[in-house]
Amino acid sequence: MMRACCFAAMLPLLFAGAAPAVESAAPPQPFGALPTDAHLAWHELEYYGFIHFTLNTFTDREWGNGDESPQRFNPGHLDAEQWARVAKESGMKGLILTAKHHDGFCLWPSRYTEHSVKNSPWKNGQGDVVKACADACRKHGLKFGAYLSPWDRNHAQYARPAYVQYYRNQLRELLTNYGEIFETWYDGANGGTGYYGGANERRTIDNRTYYEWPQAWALVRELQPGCIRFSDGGPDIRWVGNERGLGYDPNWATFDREGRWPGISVKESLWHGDRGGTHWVPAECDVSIRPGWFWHESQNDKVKTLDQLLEIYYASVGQGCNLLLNIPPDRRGLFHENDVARLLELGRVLQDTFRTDLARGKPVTASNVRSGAECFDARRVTDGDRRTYWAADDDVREATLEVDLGGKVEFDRVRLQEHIPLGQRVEAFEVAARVGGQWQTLAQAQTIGPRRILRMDRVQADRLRVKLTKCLACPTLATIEVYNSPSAAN
Ligand code: FUL
Repeated sequence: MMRACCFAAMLPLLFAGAAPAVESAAPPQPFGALPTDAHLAWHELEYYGFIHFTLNTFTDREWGNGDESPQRFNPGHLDAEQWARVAKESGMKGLILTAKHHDGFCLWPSRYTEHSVKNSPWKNGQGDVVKACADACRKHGLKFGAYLSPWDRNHAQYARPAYVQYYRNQLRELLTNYGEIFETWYDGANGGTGYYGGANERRTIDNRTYYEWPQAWALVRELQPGCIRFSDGGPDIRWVGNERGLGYDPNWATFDREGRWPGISVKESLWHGDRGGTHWVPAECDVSIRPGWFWHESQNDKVKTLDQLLEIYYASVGQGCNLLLNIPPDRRGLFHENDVARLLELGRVLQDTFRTDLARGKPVTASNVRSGAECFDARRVTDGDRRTYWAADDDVREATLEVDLGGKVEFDRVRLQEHIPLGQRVEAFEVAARVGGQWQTLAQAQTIGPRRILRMDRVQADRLRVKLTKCLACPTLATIEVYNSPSAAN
């Protein structure tokens, strides 16, 4: 497939009568663990929203006990389209809804429990928040995902075999009745105590074996082949190891997945991934726009500032993770005005920042081009197509690419991307710019992977240099992009 791509890229040149391209331009051999097509699509999403909404919204709690009456669930003005509109405008690519949180209350009328919206006054028990949200997402061009808490403080059979079947039945409902689900979320939390059908006791489980995860993962694969499964241990993507939305450097998408499951936290591995790890399990960063995951009146004035959100954006998306930003609807069933204002502000700044790639179409030279071949030429990194890429010869472990910006250009962001379908390779690099005739180092960092956005002081430079100083195998680069943020946002 790669070879075909390469020759396709050569055709216009041959027809234009340019010098014949060098032959034997086979792409590099894939290196290490590789992403699936579902991973590749997921990486492109970059930033999407989390919606924490349940009885907790009405009881002012973060973790419901499981004995709350469904009668308390009554969001008089619920409008999932407002969620989707605001999410879309703020640059998000999808929404993940807490279909069921730890209290066991279901936002859809599950046929396996009475503890759901069907016994609430909302829409006289005829409503379905999962459907409303899934429909709104589709209408507004967003992906839709679901959080289904394994820990269930309401269910009488929790910690016994019958609950495992119940959980799987619910997964099946969610994955068959609501169209495409791009991601499912399995939280590892388990505090032991709960209502459990009136038992009001502590129940402990072995979180490695109790839920029979391999069977659950297989069911998801069967029902939704493209669905990405999140947990502390994958299998498709991993928790980043903090709830502050911050990624790390180095950030390997590769991960030693054996012996990991929801609820186990091997922090170093979650933070950084595992260099040379066995599977492609990239990190997702989750954080709430407020201190809590659920809406609390007392936190209406504690919505994160634009600066805080930008810090989070560059620490997560900027370091190759995806960002899952939580916005909790209030008791009306709407995003609160303060959250809306902040999200739209963030969306505007991101749009203004990344509107114009100042390196697009600019000439690039490289210290090495794979077989000297046209299809792997350095100009592939500025051709505006993130699928084409520059590649080096097999024995190369250090390389330099230099972009001629064609005169003085002002910028403060550089976005890089490896050609990850062939694996993650770069483990140290530097970025420098020629400012007033002098080379100035702008950044030194470790991994690039699916994406690296460097946020730096604004410079005026006529050349940009990216030096890959340490690579696990011969390097590839899909893009070098250059941006200038609006002055208030640096
Ligand atoms: C945690 C849960 O216990 C919180 O309530 C929240 O859902 C967060 C995203 O994950 O572990």
